Amino acid sequence: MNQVQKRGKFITIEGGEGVGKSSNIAFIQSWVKKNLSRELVLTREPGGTPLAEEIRELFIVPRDELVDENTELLLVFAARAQHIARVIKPNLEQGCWVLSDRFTDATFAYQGGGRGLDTKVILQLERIVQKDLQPDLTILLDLPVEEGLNRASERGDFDRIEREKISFFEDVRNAYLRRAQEDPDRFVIIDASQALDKVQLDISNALEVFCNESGEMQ
Ligand code: Z5A
Repeated sequence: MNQVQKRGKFITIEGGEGVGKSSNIAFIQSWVKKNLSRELVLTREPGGTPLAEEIRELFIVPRDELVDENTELLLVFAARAQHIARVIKPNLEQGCWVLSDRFTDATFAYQGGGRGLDTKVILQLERIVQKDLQPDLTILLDLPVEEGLNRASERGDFDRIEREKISFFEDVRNAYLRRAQEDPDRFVIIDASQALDKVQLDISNALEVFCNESGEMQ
């Protein structure tokens, strides 16, 4: 029988430095494996394809030359266009779930909030590059900036963005929280200052609600 494959769900995980995205992605992967009969594709931004990963390198490597805000903005959208065309859309169309470590909310937070670029310009690029594509669920891990920077500093080796001053990261955090307040149906805010097992309990509750509401639970 020729069954039409249901489109997969597009989930994004967001937050400032050191909030625990990497630590929780493996947890989400095992949750999906246990609870759903769907393949989950893990990916990240900037990056996710060989070309987009090259753009990521250009984007994050510390350099003496001052990087113009618009250069930064266009680099993330160039990587995103490739990522959407080669990874996100094809996998969603095949019925896979896609989990991306950051997506366009990061642009609104870092380039909009952090750099102070005009949100209208970001919206225009979003329309050109994404057309009607939006995440179905966004998990925002929220943590006081200093705590996140302390956690991240244990890794050493700061990239170009991580070298920004604390006020930059405060603006990023506020921009994320504003976006979550403006779109409560899509966002779930998780208190990332809790112990990891409590963070993961909150994430699994959010996934369960999302799956029940979207008819995905087995
Ligand atoms: N960027 C942008 O500017 N515009 C855009 O449009 C996009 C991105 C898409 C690369 O992103 C950079 O790109 C990023 C934004 C910019 N800025 N920087 N830098 P990235 O996602 O690759 O890099 P990141 O934000 O630096 O991620 P991260 O620092 O690796 O953070 P994380 O993955 O959220 O954290 P983690 O590695 O899971 O955890 C950090 C440490 O905390 C680690 O030792 C954990 O064991 C520990 N941890 C985690 N959870 C807990 C709890 N609950 N308690 C205690 N300790 C914990």
